[in-house]
Order: sequence, then C-alpha cells, then structure tokens
Amino acid sequence: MPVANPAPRPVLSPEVADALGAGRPVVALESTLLAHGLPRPDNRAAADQVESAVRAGGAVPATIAVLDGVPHVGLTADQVDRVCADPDLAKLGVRDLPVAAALGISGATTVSSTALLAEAAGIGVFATGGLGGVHRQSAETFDESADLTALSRTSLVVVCAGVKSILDVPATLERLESLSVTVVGFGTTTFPGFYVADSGATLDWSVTDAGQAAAVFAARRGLAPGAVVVANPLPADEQLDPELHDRVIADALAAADAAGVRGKAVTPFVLDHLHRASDGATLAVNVRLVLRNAELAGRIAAALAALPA
Ligand code: PSU
Ligand code: MN
Repeated sequence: MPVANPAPRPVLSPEVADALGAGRPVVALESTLLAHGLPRPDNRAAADQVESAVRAGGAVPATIAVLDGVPHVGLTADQVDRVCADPDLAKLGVRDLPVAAALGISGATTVSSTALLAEAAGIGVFATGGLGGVHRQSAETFDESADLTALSRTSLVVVCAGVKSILDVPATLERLESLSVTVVGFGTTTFPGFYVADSGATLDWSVTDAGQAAAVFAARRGLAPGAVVVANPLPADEQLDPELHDRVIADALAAADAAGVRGKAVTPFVLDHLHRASDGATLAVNVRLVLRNAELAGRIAAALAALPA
C-alpha cells in the first residue's frame, strides 16, 4: 500500500549535492540562531558571514531551514532573505517537522532538527553557537531542550561554544553523560560558557586539532549512533566581560519569569533581552563565537573527508 504522506526528503542545493556526491567537505548550519537568536536585520549579514567562515575553513556551507513544508539543505540568497526577514517564521524542533511537512509550514530549524536533517542528507559536521540544555529551575518547569536527546541518536560532529549560559551548565553536562553524547574540548578541558570562555565546568577529554576531532567522530560512528560535541571556547580577550555576563543573565531570567514566558519561547526571549540589556555586547560576542565555530567546523569536515573511508 502506498504511504499517504512519506516524510519529505530534504532538498539539497546543487552546490551541496555536488560536494556530497564527490565526497568533499560540507558543514551544516542551523537557522534558528538566525531567525530567533539574532535580531533583524543584523541576522542577514551574520548568515553570510557564517557561510563565509565555513568556506574559509575549507568546506561548503549548508544552511538548513524548512520552506513551505519542505526541508532545504543549502539555501539560495533569496531563501536566506526569507529566513532572516519573516517575523512569523516558526521555530521547528524534531517533533515539529512532521506538522510543518503536512501543513506546508515554513520554519527555522533548531540544533535538534538541523542535526536530524543534516544526517539524513549525509552531512557529518554541524556548527552552531551554543547547544540547548537543562534550564535553571528545571526541577519545577521540566524545561530541557530536545537538543540533548536528539544528539544522543544523531551521528555527527557538533561544534559549539558549549551550551547557552542562560542554562544550568553542570546539569546539562550530566544529561549529556547520561545520554552517552561524546564531549571533547577543543584545545582545553575547560568547558566553555558560550559568551564567556570558562563555564566553571571541566571536561574529561580534549582534542588538539581538527584531525583529532575527525578521528574521534570516525571512531564513534563505527561504534554507536550519537553525536560528538566539540566545545570551542572563545579566547579570554574576546569573551563578554564576566561581570556584565552574570548581571544581564540574572536580569533576563527574572524578566522571562515575570513575563510568564514558557516553552520554546524562553530561549529567544532571554537572548533578545540580553542583546538589549547589554547594548548589543552579547550580540557581537554571539556572532563572533558562531563564526569561530563555523571556521573550525569547516576544518574538521575537511579532515574528515581526508580520512580513509
Ligand atoms: N545557539 C545560538 N543561538 C540560538 C540557538 C543556539 O547561538 O538561538 C538556538 C538553537 O537552535 C538551539 C535552540 O537548538 O536555541 C534551543 O532552544 P530550546 O532551548 O527552546 O530548546
Ligand atoms: Mn525548552
């Protein structure tokens, strides 16, 4: 019997399809950080800069979003315009993809759904800013990002600056351990704190270069499904002033609580509040760390492509 509504296959841009077909390096990029994590219109320039950073690292960028129900892997300039300009664009995690597909909805993809679509397209490396995770007060709210469970079953390298520091970082690391997600620091065993270089948490493992990160992933892929998180801290002289960081985050979380924000609106609300309360300082640091992650992801993808199959 024919399946009435098969899951839509991701549509690959010609450049991404060519690169994957030839075994050349490709890096997936998410669109939620553009559409819901950065303010308009700054997000549009950032989208181009992130793609350029992937190219500088030696790989083809594949920004992922859902347009009219169809997942796209690799976007045209017009499609990036849509993602960055539409104030009503949905935020789509894995559980939202079937609804978007069946109803023809457009939306930006989070870490969880980007990872799933990237893996389905055959892409092994993904760059973002900071992972979602366990929210502070999660004992009362049960608010834990679907990014965590998605990474436990999706095979790819995720390059990030740790988890967003609005979260409970130690609790998030505990959950990543429970879920058997491999986590390595890039050049350090200090777990980064997104806007700041040091979250205060320590990792068991670090890799010294892109080749080692690729080798860890190759070993993981042969062993069990699941992601390798490469945590790439900002250098201390590029981080947000830690005192300003702690103050604006406390303010932003209090504002979210007072406004009664819940569910998937929490992270965008808090990030927006931070950008305003810090006079754009968090925005500049957020873009900078994403660019660094994109460039490193490009190098890891290149190292992965160079490994014997
Ligand atoms: N990294 C950033 N900015 C962002 C995000 C990550 O620098 O906006 C997004 C990612 O898409 C991540 C999402 O998956 O935030 C987590 O949202 P939630 O906490 O609702 O799961
Ligand atoms: Mn949540």
